[in-house]
Amino acid sequence: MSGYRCFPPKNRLKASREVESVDLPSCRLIKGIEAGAEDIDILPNGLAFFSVGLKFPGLHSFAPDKPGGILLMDLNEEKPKAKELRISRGFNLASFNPHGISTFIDSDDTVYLFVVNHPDFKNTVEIFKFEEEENSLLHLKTIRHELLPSVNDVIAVGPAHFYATNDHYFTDPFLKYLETFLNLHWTNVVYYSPNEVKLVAEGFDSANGINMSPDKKYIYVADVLAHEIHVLEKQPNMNLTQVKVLQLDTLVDNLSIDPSSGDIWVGCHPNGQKLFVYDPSNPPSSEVLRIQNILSEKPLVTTVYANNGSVLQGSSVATVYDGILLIGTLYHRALYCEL
Ligand SMILES: [Ca+2]
Ligand SMILES: [Ca+2]
Repeated sequence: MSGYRCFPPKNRLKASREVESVDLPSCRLIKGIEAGAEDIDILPNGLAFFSVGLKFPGLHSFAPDKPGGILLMDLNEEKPKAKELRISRGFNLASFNPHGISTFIDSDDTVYLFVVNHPDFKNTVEIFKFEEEENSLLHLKTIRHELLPSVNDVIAVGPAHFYATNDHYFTDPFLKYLETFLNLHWTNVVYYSPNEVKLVAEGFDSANGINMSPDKKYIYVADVLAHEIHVLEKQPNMNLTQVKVLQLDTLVDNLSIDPSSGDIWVGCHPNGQKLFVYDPSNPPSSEVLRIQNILSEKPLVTTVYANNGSVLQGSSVATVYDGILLIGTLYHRALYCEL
């Protein structure tokens, strides 16, 4: 194993934490996902996009030589299958390394898929148009920007407009390592549009998942190493102002929103040490939290699913649609559960 590894202090990694199992009555592993589905986004019509095959220096992979891809699953089907979407010619598939994703539906019903990509471990945001009839993604645009040095996730707010989290301040692997080790709190959220790119929130240990409330008033940001979810209010000029911070006892990765209730579903890593130092005999665990009424005095936090890694390792995302819960992982498999 080579390369720099991020080893934050043990308390931030919750290195000694073990999980108690919380099972759901009906779950099955999704066929065809064996090397991670770091992020999942579901359209209001039940079509779910999976970002699969993420690779990073120092991060375990079960398919190190296979490029990543985007899979689609129709949750309205009786026994839905995950099928790989074709991607239009001209896009470099060999170096496709998708990470956080977000969908956007325009006023003319065009569906855009925003994908954080790390071709050759660099940082871009790719915008695709989803062509449902053709089962394909048409590549529209690659975005690179100096304010996007280490992108983790995006939330689309327009056809070429988004908020993005940077999980590190630096791009260089050695500086990234130092930054994490020194706990600099330099990571941030950036707003991007074709006319304006700006820093809108900063001071996170490591900003990770990002999403938006159904009424579009609030942006939620997961700070994975601080074990926090930040609630930020969106201003007319797209700046963000902090409203509150919810402290949790786990490493929070991607955030999904139930559009009907506004509940936040969180893919969590109970023990970060096991995640970063992969040992198949002592694998990383999985944990899914549901957060209700985050704006209230006492938000309700429920552990909906937890597993010690015997079934599912390293859950990074959990998202719901019509009684179905999908759970994705950083580099392992994905689970389809009935609630
Ligand atoms: Ca996302
Ligand atoms: Ca993430």
